[in-house]
Amino acid sequence: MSFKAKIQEGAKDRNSPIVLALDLPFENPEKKDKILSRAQGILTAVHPYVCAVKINHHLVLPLGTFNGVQQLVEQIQGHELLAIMDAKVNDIGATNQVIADYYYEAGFDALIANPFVGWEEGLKPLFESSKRLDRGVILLCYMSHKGACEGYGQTIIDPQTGKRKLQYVSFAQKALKWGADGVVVGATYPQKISDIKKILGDKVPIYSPGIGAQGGTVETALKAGASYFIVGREITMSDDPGKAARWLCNSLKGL
Ligand code: O7M
Repeated sequence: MSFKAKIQEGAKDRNSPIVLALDLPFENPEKKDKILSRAQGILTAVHPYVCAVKINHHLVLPLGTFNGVQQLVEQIQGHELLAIMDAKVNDIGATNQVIADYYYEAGFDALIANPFVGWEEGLKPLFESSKRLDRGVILLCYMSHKGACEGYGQTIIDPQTGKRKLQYVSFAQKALKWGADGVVVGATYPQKISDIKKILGDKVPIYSPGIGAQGGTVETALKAGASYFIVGREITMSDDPGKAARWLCNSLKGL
């Protein structure tokens, strides 16, 4: 089963389209055990209210992939959730392949990649090995931060047609062509979500980060066409992460 189908089924079964961004602030790396146990505690409290967990450099850097992070992936999958590695893969194909091999070896179900590197000798090897292993590739399409307009929002000349086009429109079209399992569009830009939704329809789901701490809301992102909501600090930095996740999950049910 494809990653896209697995997460759709998981979100339906658990009645939650929330992807937990398991991000923690900087700690002295010597306190590795403390970082790992804090992450494990959050997972224990939050797992009933999410359909997947996204891991970023916040944990890979201090814990290491095959030590702490792999334990977290096992815990995530033990709760029957999917594990997404937010590596924002962004290099030549041969290097991307090695990045994917390591993260898939650690058990991850999907990787996030940056379409700026292109297809041939860029993301093609990543897509091919991911499909072979039934893992997912999610592409950045329009990021949530203020400077996103400088890259994702620029107007480009399409190298194939010679016509002017918005960069994020080109990325949404590539997501369709390449068979991506999802695209990332910031909840802070609901208009961009609806523009991209018009291109993707129901073929490629939109994952939307930027909720809470960055100023976006699940309501506007959902109305604009997002299918999944990536939420970090609103949950991880709460005094009661389980309660914060439950509240968010319930608030989505009312919409
Ligand atoms: O909810 P937050 O703001 O604490 O965290 C959001 C997470 O989503 C964090 O891990 C970011 O690195 C990530 N993210 C964005 O915030 N904006 C983007 O445009 C893209 C991502 C992301 O997940 O990319 C895959």
